[in-house]
Amino acid sequence: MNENKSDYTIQTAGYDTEREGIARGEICTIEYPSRTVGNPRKAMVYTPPGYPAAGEYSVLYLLHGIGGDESEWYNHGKPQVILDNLYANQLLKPMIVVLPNGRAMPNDRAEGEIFAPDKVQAFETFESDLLDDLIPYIEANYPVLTDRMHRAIAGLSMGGGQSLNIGLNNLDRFAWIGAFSPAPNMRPPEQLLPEPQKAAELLSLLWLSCGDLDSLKNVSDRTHAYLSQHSVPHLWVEEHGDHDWPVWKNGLYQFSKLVFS
Ligand code: FER
Repeated sequence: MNENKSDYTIQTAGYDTEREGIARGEICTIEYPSRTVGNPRKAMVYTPPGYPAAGEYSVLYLLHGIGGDESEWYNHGKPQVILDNLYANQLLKPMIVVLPNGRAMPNDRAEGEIFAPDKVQAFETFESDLLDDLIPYIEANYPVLTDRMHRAIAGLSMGGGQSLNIGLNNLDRFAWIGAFSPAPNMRPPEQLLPEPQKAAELLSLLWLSCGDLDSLKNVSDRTHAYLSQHSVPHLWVEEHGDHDWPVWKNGLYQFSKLVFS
């Protein structure tokens, strides 16, 4: 068992394995009305063990990649197992995790040509769907805190790019932002962060991680360089791995331990 807090590439043994005898959260699919897209949209929601306890919860919005949908994390990453285990070890703040569908268009299934321009554009449109439709729905239907200190956004690949694009563009809404292996949809640094000083003051956590074998690592490298040049505090975690689930699950595990603390 290794709980070395300063090495963000190491997990506790069994971190993603269902453990006997611990309390479990629940994960289910919801539907919310989207004025942005014009039809009801699906999302998954994880509520932690003991929910709803007295008191209010923080919310992490956790985004998928270009080949996924709202169930991608659930199907490949076992987020509910990772989070239940962290909760049992008292390493997780009371939080709800929302798994949206980041492809904001009427047919949002990951089918056909997933790189088609209209489908890639839908990952941009998601900013309005999230801010104007999904967040208000969550805040009206769950006992959650609604200030920026209790709202986080993170994601893998396409969802990592979205998290930094949306999060850094809306620092009045998000204090905790994470990208795991962000894709080239992430804006170039000067557009992503035109006011680095302001971001440095407002951010509670900016997490950026990528595998050393990832062919998209240049996207992370240039962002890390810009953040460093402009003295924006951030965690840059270069780990051994590819554009794949071990890196993304580690991202969720490490980011979850840090967020809302
Ligand atoms: C690209 C390469 C990869 C791109 C997106 C991706 C929009 C996304 C990968 C993923 O989500 O896994 O050129 O452009």
